[in-house]
Amino acid sequence: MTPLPSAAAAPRLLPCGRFRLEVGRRTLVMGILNVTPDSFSDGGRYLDVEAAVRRAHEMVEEGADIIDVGGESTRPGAVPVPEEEEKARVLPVIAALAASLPVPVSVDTYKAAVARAALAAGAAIVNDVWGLQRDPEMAAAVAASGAAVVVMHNRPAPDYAGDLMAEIKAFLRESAARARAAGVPDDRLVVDPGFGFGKTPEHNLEVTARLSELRGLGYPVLLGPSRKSTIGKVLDLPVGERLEGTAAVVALAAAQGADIVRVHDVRAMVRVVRMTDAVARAHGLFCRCPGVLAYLGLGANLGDREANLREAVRLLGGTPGIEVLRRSSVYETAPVGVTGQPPFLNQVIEVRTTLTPPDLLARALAVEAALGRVRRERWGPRTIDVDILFYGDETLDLPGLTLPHPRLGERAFVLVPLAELLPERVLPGGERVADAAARLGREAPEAVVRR
Ligand code: HH2
Repeated sequence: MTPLPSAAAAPRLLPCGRFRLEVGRRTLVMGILNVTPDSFSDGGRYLDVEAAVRRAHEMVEEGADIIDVGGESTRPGAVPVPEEEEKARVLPVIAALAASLPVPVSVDTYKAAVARAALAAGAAIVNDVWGLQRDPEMAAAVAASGAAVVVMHNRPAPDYAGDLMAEIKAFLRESAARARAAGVPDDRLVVDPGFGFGKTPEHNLEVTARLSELRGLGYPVLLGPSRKSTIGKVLDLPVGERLEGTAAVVALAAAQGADIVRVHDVRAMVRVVRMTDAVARAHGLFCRCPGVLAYLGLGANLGDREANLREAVRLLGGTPGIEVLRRSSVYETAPVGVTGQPPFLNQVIEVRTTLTPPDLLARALAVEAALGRVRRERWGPRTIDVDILFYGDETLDLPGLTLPHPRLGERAFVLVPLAELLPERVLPGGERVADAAARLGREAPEAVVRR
């Protein structure tokens, strides 16, 4: 039997212009280059092109994986910059960096015209602090290029009615929907909860503590806490003395599986993330974050079917970031679709996972492959089939992964075992799992191994 690879999160490639950034193996560092007179911490320092280019090269030598160039301060009370002025600030710097840096350059702007010009000058990432929701042209500007996009949560005032993270996630889902509608492929998106934007210091601390929850959206996660006022408030320190406070937040983010941190102090923060990764990624620390309850449907109709189910559960449970909590009874069911094949054994398991939905899917496929599944025909026989039925409350529509499972409500062989574990859960059509299982009752399968 092929052993499974042991990494908790499968590394993925983030295509951005001519670059492919590998996310998921280590925490990437985005170095901040503000070509502004008034940014809250480095305003005025890199206004001339030569000084800016010098600083960017220095940050790359210090270990930066991306350089983020901004021409308008977003700090509260900053003077808005006309488009032409913003372009005049960033374009010469971006052009010089795109031609000379070995890493992608990103442009920090929420204006489509600035983004378009920056992409033409060689930027490979658009970093939009309004998550494609301020300038209606922005999503199309990104789609027309091969760039990646960081969509950040933001709002004018910290007026949250309900759960903070739920509202942030709803905003980011809307950003992702706008990106998709405009034709930006899903694998080019990065999400950011917007530390310091439309949030009180207390909100920023909560976002930091609950950062791992964003992984459920299925996109790489970025956090930008560098030298921000929340750190100043907690430590009662001015902007020039927030290095250690930033380091603490960066370490907490990396320990929860953040993929990218946006920072000013690249040399120091590269050390912080390398050290944190050596503990957290290498030893599955962020796999011990609270995690999400997910439900997986298993089916087998070849070989020793019961042994296959048992082995699949064992392999899934042996994955860092997946803990098997409960199993349903095992049911023997007639095959659906292709007839004339042996009957199935089906089971549903409840897991707690810190893997993102795509990583959980990758793991399910790896388990299928390890148990010798050969995909020939859609409904054909298989040693094992592992489907994600629910992943927390997420609704997702990524290539190859729709959640909740789109055919859940039609299948007695899934609903009956699922109803043992999750009778009250409501299906996308509005029906309770237990009611749907009872509705399909006539074809209800028999339990062969009771729990
Ligand atoms: N923070 C700032 C600017 N851009 N982009 C993302 N994706 N996430 C952030 O948290 C973020 C951002 C603000 O920081 P800074 O650039 O240092 O200051 P200013 O806006 O004053 O230029």
